[in-house]
Amino acid sequence: MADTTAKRETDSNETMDLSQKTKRPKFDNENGRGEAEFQPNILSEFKTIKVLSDSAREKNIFVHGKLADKEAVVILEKTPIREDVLSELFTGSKLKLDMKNDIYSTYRLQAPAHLNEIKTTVVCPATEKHVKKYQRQESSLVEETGDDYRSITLPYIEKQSFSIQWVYNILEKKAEVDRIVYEDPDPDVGFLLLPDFKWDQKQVDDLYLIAITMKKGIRSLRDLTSEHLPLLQNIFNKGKAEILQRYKLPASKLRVYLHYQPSYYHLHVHFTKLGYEAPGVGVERAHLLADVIQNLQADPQYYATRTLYFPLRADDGLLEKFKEAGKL
Ligand code: M7G
Repeated sequence: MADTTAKRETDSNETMDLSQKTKRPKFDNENGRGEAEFQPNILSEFKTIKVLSDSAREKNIFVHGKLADKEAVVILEKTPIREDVLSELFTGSKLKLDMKNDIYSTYRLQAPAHLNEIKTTVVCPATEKHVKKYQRQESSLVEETGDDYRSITLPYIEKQSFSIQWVYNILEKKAEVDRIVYEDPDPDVGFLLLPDFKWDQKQVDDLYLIAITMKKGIRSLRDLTSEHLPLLQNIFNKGKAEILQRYKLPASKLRVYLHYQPSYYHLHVHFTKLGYEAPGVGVERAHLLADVIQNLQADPQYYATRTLYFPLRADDGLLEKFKEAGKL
């Protein structure tokens, strides 16, 4: 990770993505990066407080704990098995037999260490909001009119939202510089395209990139008017073109969308591979960029005025505000 010192000074929500330090054989050459090096294992000091959530199907676990006396969230995730490592996996592993019955047998395969890596994300120091974000929770669907946004949501997010220092670090080239996939530096319609930290970049099956606008101050979908159409079209067109060129995925294989509500209130667009069920792709949260563009073309104030629907988790302070206002 680039410039952690600068981040530590400015950002109480420092985020470390250890996956940057793992090997990425597939795209290393394209980005001109060398082999990742081993780092001191900071996690040997990690003290678990609570498992926030886990999933046998997704093969991940979200853990709240302490790292050097600071609150931390650690996310461990087994990554997909890639076709290009199969022959090494078959020839270089050890097998333990679990059971054999007629033509059926099951084994435990012990793969070589480098084929058995776990994608690891560390948030430290984590705020209470991070801990809540990763905790499994019931959700309720909220109906937000344009007036509700201005009287309930906006005052709340102005006080309570996650720090966007990590976004500024990217825009100011203080972090993730070597991960930038495409840059349009125009101050009005420009953006940076880079891998979302949920993607380990080892296979395109779960491709996940984010485009972050150069322009500051556009918080979310709600702030968009027809004046932002050149920005949105620019992100859409150049983002798709870059992904086609670099990852050989045509636009017909992409899901390009914004979240409402987002977690981070600096406008960004998600690019994921169609068919990959990334967290937050449901209709109650994801808004296709193509639809956003058309809606703004039809009505310049569409997103300032329309009622928007989104889920809020039971312990989200914003849900409390909607309840207090008698909206739920
Ligand atoms: P969002 O819709 O604001 O929130 O999207 P969500 O996390 O609830 O979906 C922000 C996106 O930025 C998410 O897809 C995150 O995985 C991604 N992201 C968050 N952080 C802190 C980082 C980071 O430090 N680097 C990168 N590359 N992506 C991040």
